Amino acid sequence: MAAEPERWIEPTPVPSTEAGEGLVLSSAQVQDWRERGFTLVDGVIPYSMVAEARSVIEGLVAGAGDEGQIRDFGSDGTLEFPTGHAPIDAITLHSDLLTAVSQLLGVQVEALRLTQSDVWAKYGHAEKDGNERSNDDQRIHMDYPNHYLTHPPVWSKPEAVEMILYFDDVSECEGATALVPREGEEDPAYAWPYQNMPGFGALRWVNDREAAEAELKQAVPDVAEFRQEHLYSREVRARFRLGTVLFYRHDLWHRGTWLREGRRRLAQNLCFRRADAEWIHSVQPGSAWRMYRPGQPTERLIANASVSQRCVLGFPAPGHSHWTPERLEAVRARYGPLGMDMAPYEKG
Ligand SMILES: O=C(O)CCC(=O)C(=O)O
Ligand SMILES: [Fe+2]
Repeated sequence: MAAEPERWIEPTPVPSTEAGEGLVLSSAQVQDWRERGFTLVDGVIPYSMVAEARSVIEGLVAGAGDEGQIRDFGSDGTLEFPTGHAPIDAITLHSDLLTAVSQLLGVQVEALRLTQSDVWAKYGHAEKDGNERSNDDQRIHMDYPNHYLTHPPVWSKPEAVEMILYFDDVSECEGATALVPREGEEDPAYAWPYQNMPGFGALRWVNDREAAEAELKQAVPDVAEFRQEHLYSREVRARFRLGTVLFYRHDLWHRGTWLREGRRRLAQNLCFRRADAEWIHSVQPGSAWRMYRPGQPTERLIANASVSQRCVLGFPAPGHSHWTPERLEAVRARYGPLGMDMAPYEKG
């Protein structure tokens, strides 16, 4: 792939004079998230709290150069909320964080549900380990396939907010999150449905960028081409420091990039959904992470389950307002190749 010049997005601070009574984000930050798919913000969680949490995390995860580094996503469950460490746990339900999420979704805090909170470390290596599942240099992707049982809604009706809280400075560790801002209704990168990624439909899930793109080029050359032309070439990078929060969405194209050799990056991933969006499931080692395992066991199970069985998992029943024509089309694209019969949902 031809090297693209790096373009950077700078964080903006939370407004010092309150955006409005009881608000945390400015209207420009909210608008950024709603229109482009993300906003990068400093000062949501008090700096002293983030620094204190960081010092606790440091004592719990392997250092750069130590044994026991995890090269996959997450903490193997050890730093999932609640961790039992008060300075870390104070972040997940911090009132300003919840207010920010409620502003983005336009619902009351009481109508939010936590679906993910995990602190994890990522490490910079001299070279790749040859594992196609490695998280070091990710393929560009959306996150919805292991959060959603179905498919995200049309852009203007978001159901969830994802976040990355960074505990380091990108100038020291590198590993900036790369993002593809959505540019309006006609943006070809965001044409409906969102399907041009490994793990969608019958496409195998592969994490490593080079392995994923090589496989797509062989199997579905037009998808590989789309990804080069509309996604990788448009990446911008998030300039984070200690305490910066990236608010983003399940339907934003993005990826994690390579860290500087010998460095470590600490970050926390969080996600809140609307209480009524039951088809966004909690990120847990069972059905959620198994969506990224060889053979796609979760997706195959859903595709072949009965309508009632799917309901029990949180999949919307026939006749539910979830089933707009757009979502019928998108869910058919996702599960049709795995054998799902969409007829019960089409009847309305
Ligand atoms: O590590 C990052 O910066 C992003 C990680 C990511 O996108 C993911 O694991 O889904
Ligand atoms: Fe991601």
